[in-house]
Amino acid sequence: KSILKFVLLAAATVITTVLVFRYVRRVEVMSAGGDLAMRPRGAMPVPPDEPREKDQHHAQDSEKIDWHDYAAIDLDALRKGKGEQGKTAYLVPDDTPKKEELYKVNGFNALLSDEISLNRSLPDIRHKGQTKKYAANLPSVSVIVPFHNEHWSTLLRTAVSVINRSPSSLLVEVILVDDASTKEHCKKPLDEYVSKNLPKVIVIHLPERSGLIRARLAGAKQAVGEVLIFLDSHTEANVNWLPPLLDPIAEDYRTCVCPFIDVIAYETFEYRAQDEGARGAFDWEFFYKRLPLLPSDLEKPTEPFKSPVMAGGLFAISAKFFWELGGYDEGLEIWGGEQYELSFKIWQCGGEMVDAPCSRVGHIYRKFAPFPNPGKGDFVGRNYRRVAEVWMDEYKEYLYMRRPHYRNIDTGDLTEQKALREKLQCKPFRWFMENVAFDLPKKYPPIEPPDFAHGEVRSVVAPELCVDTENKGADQQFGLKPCITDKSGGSGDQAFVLTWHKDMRPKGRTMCWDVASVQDKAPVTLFSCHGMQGNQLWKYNPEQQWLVHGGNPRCLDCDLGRQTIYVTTCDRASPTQRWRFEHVDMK
Ligand code: UD2
Ligand code: MN
Repeated sequence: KSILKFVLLAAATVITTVLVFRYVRRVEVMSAGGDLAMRPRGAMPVPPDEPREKDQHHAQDSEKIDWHDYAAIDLDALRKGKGEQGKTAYLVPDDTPKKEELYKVNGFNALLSDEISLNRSLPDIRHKGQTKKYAANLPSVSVIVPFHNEHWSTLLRTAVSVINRSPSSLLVEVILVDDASTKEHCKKPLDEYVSKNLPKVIVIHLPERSGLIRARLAGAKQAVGEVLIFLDSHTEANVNWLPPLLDPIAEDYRTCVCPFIDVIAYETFEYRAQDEGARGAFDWEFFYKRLPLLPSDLEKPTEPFKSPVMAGGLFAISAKFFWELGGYDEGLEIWGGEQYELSFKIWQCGGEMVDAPCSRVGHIYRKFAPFPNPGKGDFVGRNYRRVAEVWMDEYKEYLYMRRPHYRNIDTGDLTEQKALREKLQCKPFRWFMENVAFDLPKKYPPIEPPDFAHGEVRSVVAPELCVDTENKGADQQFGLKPCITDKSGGSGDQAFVLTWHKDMRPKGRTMCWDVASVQDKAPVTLFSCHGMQGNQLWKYNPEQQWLVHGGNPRCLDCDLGRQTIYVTTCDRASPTQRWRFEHVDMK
């Protein structure tokens, strides 16, 4: 009997200890106010992690486990309040000078952020169904967060979300790299707050503005984790975000893994998915773009899929591979281009890059960039040229065709980068384009095909009105106005291009004519061009003088009295369906 008692007691002690440890691992913060009144709710110190053996993980070690922290998930589910569960939040009142002031320097609603808890709960928006398991032995992690003048509560929420939603046995440290911020709260108050409240968080202050690339490098040089994870300073790690990032790396240290980047709305802090996932790419002006998933990716929606380039801010890479690749090019300044440099290097020099749909991290996409140029001239152009010169071979010409002045930008010394490419025997850019980004040229042709037609679109029926968008915006309907070229009064926007994408754009804009309704006399509205045809597909038939919409063809028609346009069944006898396109370049 007494043996049974002893066993029960021992079991109870173990269970209690485990529960207490689980609980105190979380950093609990009362409010997210911009002051220093925040303190951890748990009074107990956070227990130190068990020491890790350096090479604890081996590829052959195939045991897989469920890494979810169900105690933490249950606690999160109970949370109520502003912005909790990632719900839309508001300021009351909403139009204060304080809000305006903070908006201006951040590009998002920072005052609202201050009213949302630092450890707010987020919705679990991953695919429903089976619980995925990951290797029991995963590598240790250092999270590196560069920041320049980041707002107090968004910066801290980044760190708190990482600590609270990472298995503490994996997380070694969170390194906040202050890129010479000038805001007072980024200095001593931050150091004090962090050392008092946030175990595992370290702040490094750079003596001068170095840009996000060298700030990341500074953090990486200090990091001791086997895997480096980079995050922007206004992000929130979601439930079980870490294991899916590490599992592919445990299998092959030359795989770099990106989480799905969710959207934290800049105005309301609502947390939502961006889309169902896509492969990272670029156009030939080096704007970041996305390519559709491949059929094989769609078959397994929760499995990591290959992606040509990363968005830039959020990814995991083994420290070993990162340094084999020479880290980032230290010559890259401030912001921009580093995502291409690292992505090209990874692919061309023997690695692989995947997106993991089950790892989700929210990011505040700003409404506008609040930073003034730190007196470095066209640093983005310079960065792009450095990357193009070292990695893109003959393909660099496609960038220069669109930005001829790049040819004259002084890149500085590239000897080291070229030597690295030589030393690692990296593959040519052509290999990358043909094997990894093979479908990019179809969507973003290096040399753009000519457009089909351009100029005004004029009804042939007197009084010969012209289509006019009047510079309207998304979702707005537009119609007819007297033609500007007749000098008869029309004042709006009457020049259109029927582009090689087969969409109709007001000249110089990336808004497209869009018909969403299948009803008769469906209205035409403006919508952001998606280049995927569908609702935005148009053809011009010069014989009939028809502007034909959609795969299920209907013709542009008008009501001249009301000066409205719409699409309807094509009718050879109808004069109101006939339009003169000013210049027809191609049938
Ligand atoms: C995107 C990336 C970003 C980076 C950038 C191109 C995502 C979600 N974001 O822009 O990570 O790849 O493209 O370079 O993929 N920062 C500094 N010093 C500076 C400027 C910025 O430390 O001089 C920090 C900044 O506080 C932030 C990070 O660098 O944490 C990225 O800057 P951003 O948020 O302005 O860039 P973003 O998201 O527009
Ligand atoms: Mn960002």
